[in-house]
Amino acid sequence: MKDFLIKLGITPQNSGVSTGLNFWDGHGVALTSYSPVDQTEIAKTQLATAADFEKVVETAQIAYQTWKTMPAPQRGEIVRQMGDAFRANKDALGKLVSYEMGKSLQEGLGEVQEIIDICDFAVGLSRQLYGLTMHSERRNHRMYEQWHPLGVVGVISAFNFPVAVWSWNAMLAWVCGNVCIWKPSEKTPMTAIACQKIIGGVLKNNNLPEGLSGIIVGDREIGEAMAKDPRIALVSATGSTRMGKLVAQNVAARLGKSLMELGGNNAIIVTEHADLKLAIPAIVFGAVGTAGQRCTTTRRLIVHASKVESLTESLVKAFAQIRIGDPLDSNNHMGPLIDADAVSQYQKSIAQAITEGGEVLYGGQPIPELGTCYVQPTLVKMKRQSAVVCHETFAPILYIMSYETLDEAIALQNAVPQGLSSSIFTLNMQESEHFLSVAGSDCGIANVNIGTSGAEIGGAFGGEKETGGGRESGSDAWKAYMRRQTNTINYGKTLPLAQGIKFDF
Ligand code: UN1
Repeated sequence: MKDFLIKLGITPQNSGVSTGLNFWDGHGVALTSYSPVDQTEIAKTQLATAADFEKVVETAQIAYQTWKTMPAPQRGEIVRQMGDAFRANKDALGKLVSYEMGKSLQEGLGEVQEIIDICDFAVGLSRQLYGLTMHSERRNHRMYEQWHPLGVVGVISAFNFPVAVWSWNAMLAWVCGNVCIWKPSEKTPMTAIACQKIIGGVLKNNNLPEGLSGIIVGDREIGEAMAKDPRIALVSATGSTRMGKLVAQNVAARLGKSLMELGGNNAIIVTEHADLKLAIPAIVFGAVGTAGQRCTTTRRLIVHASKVESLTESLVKAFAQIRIGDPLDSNNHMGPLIDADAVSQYQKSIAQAITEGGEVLYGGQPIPELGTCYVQPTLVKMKRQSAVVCHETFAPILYIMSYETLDEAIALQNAVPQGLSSSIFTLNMQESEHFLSVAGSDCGIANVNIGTSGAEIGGAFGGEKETGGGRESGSDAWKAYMRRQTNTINYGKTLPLAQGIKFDF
């Protein structure tokens, strides 16, 4: 076994069911995790059964009773220790993320850095779970609001950010007083098991109750059980729009709360006033970073007609310089896609783009000599924003289109079902302000002179339309993990009614 696996406590056989302090032997069928890097078996775990799920939920409910009454700053102290534990394991976990998911080592380490950053953010937040005070219309009355935890929070995460997105949810949920149950992607179970082991040490050192942090490696049925279970107050799901719609419908059917962070189809507008020295690296990183498997990946380029030719030429040159190969080799920029299915989706989309009038300017092929899951970064010129362009393909395919007027560019940018991230490259203030105004981008994230990917944890992360509307991570995203209670207190000797009503008896 590789040394980073040993350091993280991953063994050839791993239980995929844990309630924080202990891992239980699940009852389900075996699940083998293979590395997309070289197809070797990393380790085995098993898919949880309905009985495992039941055990995890029950244990979580018991732990909640203790955790919710602990003062929030003390909960913050636990999260601070978790941040330190991730600092101590950053190198090993970053390598595992890179090995199991396929992203470059730098990005694997960057993902662990996001965990550390959200821990810091959550620690500060643990002293800032503010409610408002309001002036009552009644004499001798005080009105204010306070925020209480929800209870058990379910986190369903995707393979592409196998650990960071969980941490955005879990760290905030914990300081808010909730307990968490995590269902990681079946494509990246070892990264999740490693995280659970890292925080398990912190829980143990602090004599915290079993059940604060459950993990359940499971298939669709477990996700469905989470969505349908009224004991799970909030289900936060990251992944495809298809999955999100199923989860959201099941949660809504029981009037539960959901937080959806789904597909993106992010565009960069490059105007005639753009500085291409800024735009080119942003476009290239946005399109090929994580091999095009970020929900914030740049998939569409909408370029002013006057700049299309020179930009295309530069991008073709830049794509040709991308070094593809083993993501753990820090000389490489881009690793493999997650699996063979992703490669076939990539090929299908390129074929469809060609049928829809697209012209492949660079790439378009798998690279079998490197391994099963490697593909070329691909640049496709499109005459119009056809069906394939409106669809999110999780691969490094960048569609380039040209425009004449900024309104036309903004209309194109908004004319897709997704609404996550967007950006404009311009040095013209009127153009950038127009893009950020209500008449501009309809996305949850809108940037000027930086790309669509690489959002910082301090901002609220998420998007509109089919992206699902949820906001995670920074700003006031914590409110999604709490319930608001409005309190009115009468400290007078009479009972005045609101709305001017008199009720004498
Ligand atoms: C995701 O792809 O699910 O902005 C999250 C970014 C990262 C997060 C991406 N900070 O690209």
